[in-house]
Amino acid sequence: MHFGSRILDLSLPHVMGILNVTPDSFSDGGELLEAGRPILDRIIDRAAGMVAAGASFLDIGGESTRPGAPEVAGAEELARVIPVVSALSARFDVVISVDTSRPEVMSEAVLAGAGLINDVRALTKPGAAAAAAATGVAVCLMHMQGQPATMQAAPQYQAVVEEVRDFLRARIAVCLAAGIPFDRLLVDPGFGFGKTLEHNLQLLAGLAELQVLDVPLLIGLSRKRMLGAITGKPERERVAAGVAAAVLAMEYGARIIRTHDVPETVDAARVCRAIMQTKKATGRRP
Ligand code: 8Y7
Repeated sequence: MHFGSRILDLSLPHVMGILNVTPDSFSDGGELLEAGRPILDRIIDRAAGMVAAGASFLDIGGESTRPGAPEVAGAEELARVIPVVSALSARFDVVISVDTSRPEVMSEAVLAGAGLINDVRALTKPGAAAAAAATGVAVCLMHMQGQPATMQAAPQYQAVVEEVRDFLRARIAVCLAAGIPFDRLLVDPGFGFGKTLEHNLQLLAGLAELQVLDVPLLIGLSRKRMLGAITGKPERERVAAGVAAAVLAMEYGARIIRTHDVPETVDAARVCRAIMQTKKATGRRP
């Protein structure tokens, strides 16, 4: 699959490392910003560790979407994200992904070297689909019910897997109409975005059903609250739980795993890849 100037084989799973350039993010907020500006040395160090560990993508975000997070101004988001995208795309041979919903951030980030737009709002902001189409890079469409400020208040579904699938199918159609080619699209069920524990469990158990959309699946489960609910552990002790969830997701068809814990997740992806290749070579069912 093409991600700007870079090409990756998504027939096997890959790992995306998370770099939050925000004051308040879930899990790693505040470490990479000082007086509202990115601390580039520290970010480059962190990115180098992820690349050396085997990440194929680095996801750069300047807006916190944790439940209840305040909105950030557009100029502030640009000031956080663009210098980081420039610095990392110049230094590392990986795909730089920009985690944004704003059209102006999408356009500027791609000019700065981003090869993937990761939008938790699935290009629903006015002008986002047109801006993404104009960049020519790949787009990840994520499902969310509601908005970050209120999404965890009372999430409701009749049938969560089917509703998420139908939402993503409809957003794929909007993208095609806006001029984004089918082979530039990825989808993500959005674990934790307007979902109860039960909804998240049903989505992971039913993840394989999203393969009917025929586009690669990206998932993010690392350190999320559902892992805390299952294990009873705080964020920093959810690494093994996240790796277990990632392995299940890869088995159900996920091709990109978005994670804070890159070395552990890369090891898991390597094991999954080895088994997938062996199944293929020996003619065992996928
Ligand atoms: C996801 C995400 C977040 C996810 C995609 C966190 C930006 C919360 N989660 N993007 N972003 N999928 N595609 O815990 O699950 O990292 S923010």
